[in-house]
Amino acid sequence: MFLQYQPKVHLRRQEICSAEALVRWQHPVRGLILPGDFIPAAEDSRAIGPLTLWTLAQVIADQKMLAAAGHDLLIFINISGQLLGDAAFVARACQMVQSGGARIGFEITETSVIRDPETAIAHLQVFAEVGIALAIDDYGAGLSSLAYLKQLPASELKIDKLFITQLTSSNRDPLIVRSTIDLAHALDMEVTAEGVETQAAMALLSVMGCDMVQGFLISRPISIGAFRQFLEEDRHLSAAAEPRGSFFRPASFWKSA
Ligand code: G
Ligand code: MN
Repeated sequence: MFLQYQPKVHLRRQEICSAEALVRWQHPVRGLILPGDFIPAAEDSRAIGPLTLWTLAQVIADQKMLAAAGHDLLIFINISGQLLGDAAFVARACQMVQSGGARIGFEITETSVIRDPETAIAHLQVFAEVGIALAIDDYGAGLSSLAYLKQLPASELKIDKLFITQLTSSNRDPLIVRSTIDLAHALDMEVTAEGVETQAAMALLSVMGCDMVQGFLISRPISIGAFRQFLEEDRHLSAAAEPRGSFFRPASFWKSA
């Protein structure tokens, strides 16, 4: 198992504000396996708790290493819904974050809250109280309930890539995305669009008031070493850039899709 990091850019601040850690499994025979293919098995075999605590320990160490190098970013990990019902996991995770002294966030899906809302929301409040940032992941792709949405102590909502990858070639996606951005802002959350692959999608998201973007346009998920180098290069790029309204970063920063 190893981790990759995918940065998020804040559109108005024009800076890399946070990153998401993604777990990958390099299998000796089957090659690279992505979370969608092993997380369900990890949940069934009760390996998900230890796997997530291992991820958390790695991310705390990497966050502190980056902070010491001048890149004090918030780093998110994904938390399975099963663990939101596990009091022992919640206690251990809080203890690690508190004693670790790193800026950490958890991404959770609404679907995971719907299984046992009372316990899940209580545990999310515990996370929030110890200073863990909470983001609602894959918004719009699973089971959504506005009744729960209004109760979640989240500071960020991530719109699923399902609505973003065809944003500029669809009639309905822009309408859904725009109203979701407005809804999240009304609930005092910042909005991230996932799956941003083109300049056109990013420009439209910016006009719609979206706060942050994540996707292949900025970077694919990359190793910690490559991520650190990416941050170093970005520091030089943004220092050299002269503000020219929107998207003042040099064209070389954005990948041409
Ligand atoms: O469920 P979650 O949002 O955590 O999943 C993130 C996954 O989406 C990662 O495995 C990552 O490789 C993939 N991903 C990230 N950015 C993009 C993108 O711009 N386009 C597409 N198609 N997939 C992406
Ligand atoms: Mn995620």
